[in-house]
Amino acid sequence: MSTFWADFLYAAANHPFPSMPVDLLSPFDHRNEFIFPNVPAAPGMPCAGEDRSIYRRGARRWRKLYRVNGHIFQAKRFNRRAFCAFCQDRIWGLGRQGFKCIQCKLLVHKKCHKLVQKPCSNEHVDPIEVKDDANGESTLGRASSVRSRAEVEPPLPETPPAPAAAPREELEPGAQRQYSLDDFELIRVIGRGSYAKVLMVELKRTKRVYAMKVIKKALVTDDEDIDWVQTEKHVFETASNHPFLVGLHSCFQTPSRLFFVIEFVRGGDLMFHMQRQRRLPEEHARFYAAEISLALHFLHERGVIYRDLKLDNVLLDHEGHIKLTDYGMCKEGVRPGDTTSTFCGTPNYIAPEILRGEEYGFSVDWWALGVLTYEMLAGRSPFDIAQAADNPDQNTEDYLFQVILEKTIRIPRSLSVKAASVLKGFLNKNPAERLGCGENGFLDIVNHPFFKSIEWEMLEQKQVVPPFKPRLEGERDLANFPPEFTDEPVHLTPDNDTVIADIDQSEFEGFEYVNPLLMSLEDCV
Ligand code: C58
Repeated sequence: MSTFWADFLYAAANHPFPSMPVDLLSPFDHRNEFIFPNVPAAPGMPCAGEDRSIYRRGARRWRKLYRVNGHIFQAKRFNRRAFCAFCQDRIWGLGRQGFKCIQCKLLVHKKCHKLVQKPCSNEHVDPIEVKDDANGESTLGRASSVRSRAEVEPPLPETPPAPAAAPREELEPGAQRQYSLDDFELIRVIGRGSYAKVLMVELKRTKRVYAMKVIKKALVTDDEDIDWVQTEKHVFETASNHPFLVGLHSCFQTPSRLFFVIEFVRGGDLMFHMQRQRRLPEEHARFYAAEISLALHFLHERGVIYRDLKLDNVLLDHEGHIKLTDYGMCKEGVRPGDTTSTFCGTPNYIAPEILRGEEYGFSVDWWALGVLTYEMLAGRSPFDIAQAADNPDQNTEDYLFQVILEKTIRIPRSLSVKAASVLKGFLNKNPAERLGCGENGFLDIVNHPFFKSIEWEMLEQKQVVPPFKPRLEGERDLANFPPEFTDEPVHLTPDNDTVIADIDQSEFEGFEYVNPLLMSLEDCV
């Protein structure tokens, strides 16, 4: 294993979907990293040797674990009352103020975790590889008895915590009704990731179509904590105010699952579009890159790092404007200059600073935009290695990461000087020197020669006519949908009682949400 992994456990080993890479340590076939290995027989047909699944390799998170006295702690934010098993004080505050042992569920303050003396009561010998935290050795401290989980987490207060999403007061009287699975007809599967399955659904009452992101609760609680579900909801709230970000219709849950009902964007994604185009004219790539920049800048200004920019997450609406989807990898609450360190993202788009294990900030999104813009302009990933196909050593994720870290990126000579310059700007391996990451921040992007013809204000108002209009027959036209899901059954598997018994439902209290704006729109129909 290469050194940059030192403090990380590959925690994503429990992949729910067989089509996703299961073992992050095992080499996988890297040969079709080319987006377009050759020209298809007819538009829309796969290329010879093309493996569609590789295009949609999902984003993952690697979680940092801290081992003390047999405990394996993970940072956690508590959305309800919790007490430290070491000092017995309440675990307060914002951010990941507490640590929870993933085996015995012991809760402690971050500041107290190294002082815990009681060994883990539930240390099972799973063959997982956990590297000790660099300063994770137990230091001597005041002895303290450790309480059981039941004591550590007292019953919930009478008043449930306020829902994380928009204030309910804004709802009209009578508009407060919640949605449930019965309100929707499931039409088909349109996407899946490591943590979620996404369906196209119809709200029966209005016949309107939505995208529905379905997450199994067991996955949230298994090796992760609820943090990212809350973050996703917060980001949806923020995003609902921007033309280039998908908005939320509603949230609800069943005993086994969480549901995000998302406004439906009809024109497919950039990956699908690129598979038909080979590569885009500079004018088109410029338009998409500029709209994406505005969306990213909007999120950054609100303290959110998107962390999962890739062709699959850039959707096209019926006019051809972009909308970013999937906020499941977002990091929120980041102020200018702040950094974070979670190892996450989609391999081909992961910035060098993440791979080096450094603290990072908004810079990782501008790197990913560089990778994506390169893909649009060149028709292949900047990290493709032509000869890798025949060499098994070069078909591994580790090798890809080494290439991202070390290889000088070659820009096709066919590109203009300005395009080459913007790519070199975004793909600078040093985040301090990267385009968009300097003192002038976003302004350096706005003023870059590549974007000279962009009228940014007009663009943000959707006043610029997109270069390409997706062909759409009706609202339900499936022509722009990825073909790999056509045969997939659309139903959800029935709940399994033993799985549900292990879920702590209190973690999901207050998840329900109805977007008041979309509700009133619906009532107009
Ligand atoms: C699109 N890449 S969130 C299919 N996948 C997704 N589509 C949408 N949201 C999400 N309107 C996804 C995925 C997410 C997390 C797990 C991985 C997949 C979406 C949201 C709103 C439409 C789609 C391709 C596609 C786009 C449009 C229609 C059909 C397929």
